[in-house]
Amino acid sequence: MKRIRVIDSHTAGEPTRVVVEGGPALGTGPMTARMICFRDRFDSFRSAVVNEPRGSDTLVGALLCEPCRAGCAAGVIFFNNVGYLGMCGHGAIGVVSTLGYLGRIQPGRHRLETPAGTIAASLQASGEVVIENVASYRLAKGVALELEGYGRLTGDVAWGGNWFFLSEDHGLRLSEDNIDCLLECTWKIRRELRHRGITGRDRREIDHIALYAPPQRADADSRNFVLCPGGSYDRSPCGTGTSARVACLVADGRFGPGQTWRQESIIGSLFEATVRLDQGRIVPSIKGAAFVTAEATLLLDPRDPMRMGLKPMASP
Ligand code: PYC
Repeated sequence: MKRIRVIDSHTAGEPTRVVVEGGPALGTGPMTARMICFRDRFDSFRSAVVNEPRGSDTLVGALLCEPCRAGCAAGVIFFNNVGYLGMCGHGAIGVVSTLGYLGRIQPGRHRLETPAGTIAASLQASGEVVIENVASYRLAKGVALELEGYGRLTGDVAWGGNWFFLSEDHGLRLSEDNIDCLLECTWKIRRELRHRGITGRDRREIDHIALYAPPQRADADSRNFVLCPGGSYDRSPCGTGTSARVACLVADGRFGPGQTWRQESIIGSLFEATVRLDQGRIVPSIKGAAFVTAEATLLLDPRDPMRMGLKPMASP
């Protein structure tokens, strides 16, 4: 019987499962090389941890690794129901809270290594976490798409640790009773981007689609809906998406250092974002809270034909 020790948490409603023991040996190289080794040699481990019957399409996994840089509290590789994430904002907040829960870190400033780069994270005495993300930027502004059944809309292509298409002029109602329509529209956007060959830098696929609208909460600046790569939607306001969003706002002169952007999610949870400029680069910080929900040992029984997880349902 293989045993995998995990700690589950949620950040603003979005779940994270941190693998603390029993993960694959990925060597001691840079996090990108370890992520490739994970993908090429141990992908069934990813599926066993996050896919049904143990997980769900919404769950993001985080494999804790020994860092290769001195001064980092941990290395971490994020993964989901279909693959790997260079960075994950809600997941990083979940990892920091989990390390605090385990007593491996104390309140204060720490660093985490991810495949997208090294990020800083502050665990506050209140339990809230601020992550200083990788530098974020807009690659393209006002890309126009024509979607069957939805007409014309425009959006920006931006990097916040993952690639995003961000649209404000979609005309859809961002509310929980409209999820089916939001999923359908964002899938159409993703397919149209692929069809038209519109990508991020280095021809990387734009696999996160974010729609924005005025907030419902009085204390928020905006509400969003974010389609994740495997067909689920982010219950949190999406840390990397909020980073991409503020990078676009800074580029448009609508936001800047010293200001706070409050991003509401589709379920009404909140992240706060600030930015600092570093030699012309936009460096976003995202503040949120995560709560540990379970400590568990996953069991992979060699007699169980579904021990390595089920394939997620086909995307619409
Ligand atoms: O918070 O960056 C994030 C994220 C990406 C996918 C799900 N959450």
